[in-house]
Amino acid sequence: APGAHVPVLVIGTGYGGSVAALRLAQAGVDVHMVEMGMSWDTPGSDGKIFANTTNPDDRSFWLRTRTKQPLSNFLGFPIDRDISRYTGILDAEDFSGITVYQGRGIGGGSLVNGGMAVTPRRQHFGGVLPSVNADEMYDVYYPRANAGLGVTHVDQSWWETTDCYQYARVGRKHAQRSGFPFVFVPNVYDWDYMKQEAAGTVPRSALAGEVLYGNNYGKKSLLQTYLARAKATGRVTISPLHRVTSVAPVTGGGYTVAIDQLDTTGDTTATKTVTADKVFFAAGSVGTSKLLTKLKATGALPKLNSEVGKGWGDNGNVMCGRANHMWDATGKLQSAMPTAGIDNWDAGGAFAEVAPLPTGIETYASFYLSITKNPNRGQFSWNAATGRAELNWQTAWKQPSIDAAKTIFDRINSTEGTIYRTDLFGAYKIWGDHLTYHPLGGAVLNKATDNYGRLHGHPGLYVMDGSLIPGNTSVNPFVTITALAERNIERIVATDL
Ligand code: FAE
Repeated sequence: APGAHVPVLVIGTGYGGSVAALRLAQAGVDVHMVEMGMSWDTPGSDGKIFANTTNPDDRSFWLRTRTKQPLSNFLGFPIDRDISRYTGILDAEDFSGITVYQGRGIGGGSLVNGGMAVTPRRQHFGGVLPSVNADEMYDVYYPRANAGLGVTHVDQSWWETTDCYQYARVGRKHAQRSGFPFVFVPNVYDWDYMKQEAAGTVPRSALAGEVLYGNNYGKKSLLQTYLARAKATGRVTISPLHRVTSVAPVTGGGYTVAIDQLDTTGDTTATKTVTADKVFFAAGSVGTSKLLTKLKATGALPKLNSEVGKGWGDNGNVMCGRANHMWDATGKLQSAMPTAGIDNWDAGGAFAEVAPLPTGIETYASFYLSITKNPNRGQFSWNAATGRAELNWQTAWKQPSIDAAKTIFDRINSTEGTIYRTDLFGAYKIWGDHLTYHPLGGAVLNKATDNYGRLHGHPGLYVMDGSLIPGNTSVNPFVTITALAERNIERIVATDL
């Protein structure tokens, strides 16, 4: 209700927000969560809640009139198509030099991602979060996060024989023949469900190309894990299609939060204000960075320090495909959930996820999303003329990522006598260097905040999401985001309530 008061308001329902809500609620605090995206709980006219990658539709994209698929072309043909503007699930948010893909809806990125749940190798942790005690993370918070997320390994004997991981076995063969370590990585997918998909006894999800635009079955998103537990406490409420636009201090303590209510075309239908004793920014790296940059520049939160908006990175994401020989078919049935990667981090600064290309036909392609040691960092700044927060990233800043990925794929191509695919990102373009799935940073831990996510300058404001991590995690990020949130909220519950 307008003018309502809540003890705690959480902005965003992704990993950081869901961890905060659960732990605060368990400590007896009433929590209200505000989410700009929809509540994905109602089937469309096809009987499914979510669309798949072979047939994206209105549900697939956040407020676009044309799809913007990460792989824009196939066999030389552009594959994007017109759709109607809708508050769909995947936001392809354009900044200068980079498109940042993000999940929109209750559950945030957990709705759209590939479920790869990777804990960084311990010797790399000091480079990821230098101010955090690694022993505590690896003894307590990573295990807690993995348990909370429902992370498990694929049954290897099944993996060795099932058609849907032929692409990954080809990826392993090529990695090993070039001398690279091939590592299995866990996932949040329900493997028993996937086995039944393969056996044809249940409706297909991972085996029907479901990733990017949601999974109808099988994947444990935050809706099945942290958010289910948070709701079961009876202390957590969530408002979907509500976007926070401002947070400002109230004289005498607490904060006023201004919120736009949206309809499914993205238009604002109402503007509301709520007061809260404490506000947790968990709008994701981009969402939190944009909000804080605006609130500092416009004077709503004047005491935020000059680290706000800084230290943003793309986790070194770069994509590429390789064209295999005809005797190395990758299979027309490909599970959309990746299970493995090629680890050349120490020697070449790259960890390459062996990714699916679930087109439904044989492509003779191997596809990879590399996470690389890219030192470039962007910064958000407020453009008063346009009323928007901008990011100063440049496409050329991906060159270190391409160089790192080449340490793996140039060698594999040379061993195998194969070449790069040049048809996946536009004509004659090898590298998908225009995008990231892994935005990180913008409100870096121990810089914009203290060492537990408390924003400097304004007591009672916290950052809980990927914006705390300074640009790179050396692997896929959501387990680290979750574990860091578990660490920080434990301290906040113990000392700040
Ligand atoms: P996030 O999950 O993005 O949640 C933020 C939430 O805040 C979203 O629901 C927003 O809609 C909402 N929001 C933003 N602004 C506002 C506002 N002003 N008012 C109200 N609500 C707002 O943040 N990571 C992995 O570890 N493994 C993978 O396999 C993997 N695959 C991926 C595949 C794709 C296609 C994508 C896009 C990402 C993938 N990721 C993967 C990245 C992972 O999903 C991402 O790092 C986390 O979701 C980030 O978590 P946060 O809590 O920071």
